[in-house]
Amino acid sequence: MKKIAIALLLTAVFLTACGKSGGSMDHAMEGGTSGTTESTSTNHNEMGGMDHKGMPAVADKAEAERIQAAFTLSTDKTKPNQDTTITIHLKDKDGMPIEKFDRQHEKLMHFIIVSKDLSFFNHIHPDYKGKGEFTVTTQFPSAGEFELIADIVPTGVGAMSKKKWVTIQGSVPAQQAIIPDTSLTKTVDGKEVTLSFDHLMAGMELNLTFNMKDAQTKDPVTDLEPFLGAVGHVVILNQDAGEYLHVHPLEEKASGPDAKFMATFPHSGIFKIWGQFKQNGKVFTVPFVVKVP
Ligand SMILES: [Cu+2]
Repeated sequence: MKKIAIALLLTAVFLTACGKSGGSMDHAMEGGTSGTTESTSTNHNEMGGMDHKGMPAVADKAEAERIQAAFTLSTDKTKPNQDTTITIHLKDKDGMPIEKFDRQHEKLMHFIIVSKDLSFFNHIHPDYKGKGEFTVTTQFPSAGEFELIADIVPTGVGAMSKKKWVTIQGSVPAQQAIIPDTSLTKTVDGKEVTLSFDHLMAGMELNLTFNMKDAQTKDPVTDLEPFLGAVGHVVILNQDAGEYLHVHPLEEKASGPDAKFMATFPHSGIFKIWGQFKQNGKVFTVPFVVKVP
């Protein structure tokens, strides 16, 4: 009888830990301000130190929340199309800097900037200045709200992402609707890219395959070059940019025509996926919007 009670208790703890998707969902509601809060997200499907293809394991939620990120823009009245330096300070709860980070896909930090309607996407790499401080200089394309996402692996803690919404001054352009694509074939920079899934459903690991052909000749693309140490880099956000998914390449050394990745959609809903690949020394980005049943 006692054993059953313990088992039930453990099950309850496990469900509590995994049933929520980080603090990230709540955060989306704060999108209307340039507040100072940040949120943390970890992919709970990978708790327990599981490690795919040498990728760093995802930090558990409590550990990730002990690490705080402060995002500062060089001016508090940032305008579109102006150089802005973004500084990211990583500290623990006592204010001590987090100093050591593991490289993930060749970089100590991957930094994503998206507009609220997800029409703008930028993936850049801040420089590490030491003592937990990263900086990067970039521009925002328009006024409005943008989410900043810093993807890091503090040594000994695991992979996590830290986010913050910022507001860029000026008149805000009309928002684009985020509508699921009716066709998962897109032509970008002379490549015809088709995205497919082994099964598209929420809450389980699935494979994403990007198949690439020359848009004119329809010949398979076989000369993809490594981008950030793998066949490509994939970023997935949910519709309100509140959730940032971790995506792992399945065959790092591939060069086309297929580039395969693995991810878990935490729940059903609309998600935007950006695949980034490199050919002839040039990176190209292919966006898709999918509805996960
Ligand atoms: Cu990156």
